[in-house]
Amino acid sequence: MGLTEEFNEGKEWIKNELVFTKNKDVNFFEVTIRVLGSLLTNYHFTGDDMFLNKAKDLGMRLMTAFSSPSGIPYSDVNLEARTAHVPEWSHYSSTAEVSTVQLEFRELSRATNIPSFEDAAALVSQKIHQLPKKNGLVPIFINPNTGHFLPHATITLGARGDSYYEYLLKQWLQTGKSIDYLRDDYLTAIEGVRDLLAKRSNPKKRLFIGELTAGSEFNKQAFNAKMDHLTCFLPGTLALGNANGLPDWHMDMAEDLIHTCYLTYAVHPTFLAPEITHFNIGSGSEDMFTKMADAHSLLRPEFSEKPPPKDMMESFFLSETLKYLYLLYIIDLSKFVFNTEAHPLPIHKN
Ligand code: DMJ
Repeated sequence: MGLTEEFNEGKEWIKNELVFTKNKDVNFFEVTIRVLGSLLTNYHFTGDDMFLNKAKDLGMRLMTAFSSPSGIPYSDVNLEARTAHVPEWSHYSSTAEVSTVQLEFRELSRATNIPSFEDAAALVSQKIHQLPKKNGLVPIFINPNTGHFLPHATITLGARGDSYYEYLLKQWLQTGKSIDYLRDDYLTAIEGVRDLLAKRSNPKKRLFIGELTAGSEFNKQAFNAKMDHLTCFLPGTLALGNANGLPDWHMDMAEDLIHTCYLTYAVHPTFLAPEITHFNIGSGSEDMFTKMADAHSLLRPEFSEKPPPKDMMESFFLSETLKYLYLLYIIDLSKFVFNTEAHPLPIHKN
């Protein structure tokens, strides 16, 4: 984009000001996808070792998250004290969070020639691969002490579930399509989505991806006709898989679903989609409706739109929403894979 001056300013800030010695808990996943991912991409695009040294320092501090009995990472890490723990409100980590750090840790290993980063993160994927699932679909909570899912927890392609599916496909691509179980688990999961979660609303038969809401031993998980904005990552993921030889019906589903995602914006006078959309599978006259509590837009990147007035901005608005719009036209997707925060990482032979 020719923003050389701005880039140099940012680089100087990273070099002189960015330190990881704050005695404060941070979220392991968010720091990995946003900070570690961006340092690695900057290293690859500039060849400047400063970025790699920062990434290595951060990576070594983040590694403490894997120190649980099962190797499934804790959600919170203190980067200075190098301690890690579960969130205050739970004994569990989010499934999407523990399964969405593998692109970054693998790339850190490949760039530094230190295998332990990749080994720790890949072990998490291997352990999840071995756990029982429902048609390839995963509950949204996992216990770092036992290594097991929370029984009967919600199954969703929205919050806490989404990028588990994204990283199955992208890890397979990152490693030159050499790890079969990642592709196979992805294919099984997409069949599970089709068979258990994909439904059509009334009266206009819009395709949407619903959820199986948490149940109990005696009370089965129930279908909930609700779709998070986050779920609109799926059409792009399905298209990426199809472009890499996965079934054509994935692309049909992608086209159908992206139209519904578009409508979640287009049906509103503001042309902004809510955080959550509910679908009518009964006899009402409107296909979609929004509850008051969900009637806000966070400027998420899964679909792009304009900012409403609020004195707060998520880093994903610049780092993903706007960036995807630009980069999708200039990055060769046969050479790079985007991490879940829009940082392109190189695809390897294996
Ligand atoms: C992003 O920070 C990442 O894509 C994450 O995996 C889930 N979605 C948010 C933005 O919506």
